[in-house]
Amino acid sequence: MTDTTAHRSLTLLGLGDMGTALARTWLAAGHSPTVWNRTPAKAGALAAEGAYVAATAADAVAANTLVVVCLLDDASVGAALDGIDLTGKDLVNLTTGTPGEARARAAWAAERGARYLDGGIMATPTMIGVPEAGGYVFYSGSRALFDSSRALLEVPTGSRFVGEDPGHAALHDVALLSAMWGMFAGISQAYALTEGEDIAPKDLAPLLSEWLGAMGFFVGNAAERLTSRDFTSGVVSNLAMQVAGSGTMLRTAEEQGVSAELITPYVDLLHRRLAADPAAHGGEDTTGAILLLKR
Ligand code: FVH
Repeated sequence: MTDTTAHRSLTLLGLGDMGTALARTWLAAGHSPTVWNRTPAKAGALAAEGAYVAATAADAVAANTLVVVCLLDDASVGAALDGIDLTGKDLVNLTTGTPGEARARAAWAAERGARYLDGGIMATPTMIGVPEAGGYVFYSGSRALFDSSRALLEVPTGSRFVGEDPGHAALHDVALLSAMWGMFAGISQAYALTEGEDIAPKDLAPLLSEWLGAMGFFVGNAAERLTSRDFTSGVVSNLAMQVAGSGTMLRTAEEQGVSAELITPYVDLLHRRLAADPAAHGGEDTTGAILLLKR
């Protein structure tokens, strides 16, 4: 379908895996998005499903007030929107970037007369349009824009508005992804340690899941200690013991012929916290070590 009219419900720039998944949910919900992609061939299937395909990014932006962007990175957003009139537009940027990039992009949009909302997608393309998958998007920036476009934005997946600082959606996104990567690193180490032994991965899997679930208490516990700056009350596994125990983890890796590269940075951090003042920090839990990460 070719876009010949001036106004549609929303425009979407970017038909990669995520953009295509987003577009399909709007189509399925009865909307008629105008879409554009740098490589036009990717729009073919969506055109057949009812999307309006714009020939240029400028045409796509001109078609609607609400312009959703889901491109590879911030540089591609700049490239796609370069020289396009954004006066009076509502720009929703679902491209993953840093908080600094989001703030700069918000200022850039304001200079061009557009309202700006940044989004950090906490979902894979297969989770889009599947409410029970639990995905959502962190949004930050213009509260007014979020409120006025919320119904459309929530068609693909849930939303969580996290403040008017445009960098905060990206900050929440990266904070959660960082925690996920730490967890992936630990799980990788566990499987590497047992690889080649008479311990099947499928037998270790439920034990790992159960243990990680039990240790999930650390999330809330650390939040309370960071807020109160009380790292010692009610500690059951103190830092001095943890540091001593870390040697066992490193020696076990050595015995198993497994690199300890994924865990040594954290072990080193705990050592530094303890060494700074053993009498003061030995009775803490591990939360106090977080303070050493802040430059
Ligand atoms: N896919 C995922 O699992 C994650 C889930 C969490 C959120 N991310 C972020 O979403 C953004 C888009 O990701 P994607 O999966 O759609 O990525 P691709 O399939 O690689 O598509 C990239 C699109 O960006 C276009 N593009 C790249 N460079 C430019 C440019 N210079 N000018 C214009 N468009 C550009 C690309 O166009 P083409 O290669 O098809 O011509 C695609 O449309 C991303 O920020 C993830 O981090 C996804």
